[in-house]
Amino acid sequence: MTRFPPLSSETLAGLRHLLGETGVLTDSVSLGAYGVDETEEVDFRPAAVALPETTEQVAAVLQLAAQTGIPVTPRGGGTGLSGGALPVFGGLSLSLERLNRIRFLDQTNLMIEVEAGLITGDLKRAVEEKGLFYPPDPASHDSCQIGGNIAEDAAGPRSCKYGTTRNWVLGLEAVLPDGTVIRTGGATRKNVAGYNLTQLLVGSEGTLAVVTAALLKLINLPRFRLTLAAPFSTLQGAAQAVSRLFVAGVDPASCELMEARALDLVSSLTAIPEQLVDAAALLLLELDGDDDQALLERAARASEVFDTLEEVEVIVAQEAGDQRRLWEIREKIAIAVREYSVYKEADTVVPRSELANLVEKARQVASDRQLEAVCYGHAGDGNLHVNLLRGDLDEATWKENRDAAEAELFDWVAGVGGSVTGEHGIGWSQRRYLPLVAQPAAMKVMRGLKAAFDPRGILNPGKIFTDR
Ligand code: 2HG
Ligand code: ZN
Repeated sequence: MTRFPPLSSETLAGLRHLLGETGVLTDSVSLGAYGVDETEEVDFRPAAVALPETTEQVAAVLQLAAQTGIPVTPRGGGTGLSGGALPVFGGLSLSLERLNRIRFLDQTNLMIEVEAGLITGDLKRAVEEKGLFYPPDPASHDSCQIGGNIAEDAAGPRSCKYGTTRNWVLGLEAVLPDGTVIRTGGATRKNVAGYNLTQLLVGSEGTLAVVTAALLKLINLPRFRLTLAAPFSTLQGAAQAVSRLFVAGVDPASCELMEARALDLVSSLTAIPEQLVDAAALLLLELDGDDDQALLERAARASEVFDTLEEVEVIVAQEAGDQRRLWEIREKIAIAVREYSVYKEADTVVPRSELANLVEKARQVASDRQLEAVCYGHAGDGNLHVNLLRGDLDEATWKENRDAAEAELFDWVAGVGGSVTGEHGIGWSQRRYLPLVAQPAAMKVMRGLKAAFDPRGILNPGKIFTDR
């Protein structure tokens, strides 16, 4: 494992000189807060937290780190689910929270340039006020930051129709580990000049450069939305319906699946309508567009698809309030699971046709080891969050069984052409699974890229690869 020098009092004084007294935190409450994110059961404290306000300050911090060999871990809103923002070797937590401005909104070219620390929900609301739409909608949109979304290539329900964060990034401003500021991409819809550094940095989990600003693409806000809730009496039926919806051209903006146990857990936090409580599985769809009649026709087509499998009494919500109530069911599941039990989440993604088998496999790997599996997520993308619950197991048995269940599940997922994370990233907690989906030759190219960007290995060490 890599060893790094401790943060000396000279380096700390240098940091204070660059960022001012309030730009560097070393009190234990702050170090504790910046030592965790939303990932289960992990905690790594930094030696100090740096809070730059400008790109120049980010560059100066990285220059100082490069000179002294101090590791730097970039951090957004701290909502990550694979430990990507955790300073596993100590050193500096470099929080982008104070770079949170909208630099410009270009309503002629439908683009916006924002700084990395802007809260994603604030970005979404700012453009929606102008009748524009930035579709990516991670569950944590009110606390996550756009820079973190870019680092992780975050997604959410609407990636089903609109793709993940990367589909909306036209260009980046970023700081390399030696403190050099680079700009990639630009304000054109097409751009094939040279290597696509923009898309290399998206999803690189803060291991190659620190993103400080992004130029994002916008579209017009769809004028109408419909929410459909389809309760199925079998999980197999719901899972099979998913791929059929796309073949039939229903084109949902979102297509989410929740199994009965997820509904059961979330019922302690939000009301479940009478027609849905006994479902073995629930599909929640959003349809959007500019023609309300066409939306109703697509909703009818969805019902026809369901009827090829079983008779389903679909709830169609047209009013915003009714839609919100249905979406709350889905949005609160993660909180409900967290409140119920210690758990470990496997962010599985498979071809849509394998969804039913995925849930079966999740149940089997869990029950073989006295665990409970709760499956829910972005079925339209084949992306299910499989939550393995500890229940009453003692600590040692839980850890052993959890790891074995997860390993068997991911082996199976890789075998059916799936992947070991759909949207939460490899980060720290999933590193051992990356070789299941990246062959040795691909791993070698990835390591070469890391070395080219960060020869001293000071930027977000310990992430993605197991041996750094
Ligand atoms: C979701 O889809 C999020 O709700 C969060 O990706 C999942 O917290 C989780 O495990
Ligand atoms: Zn999710």
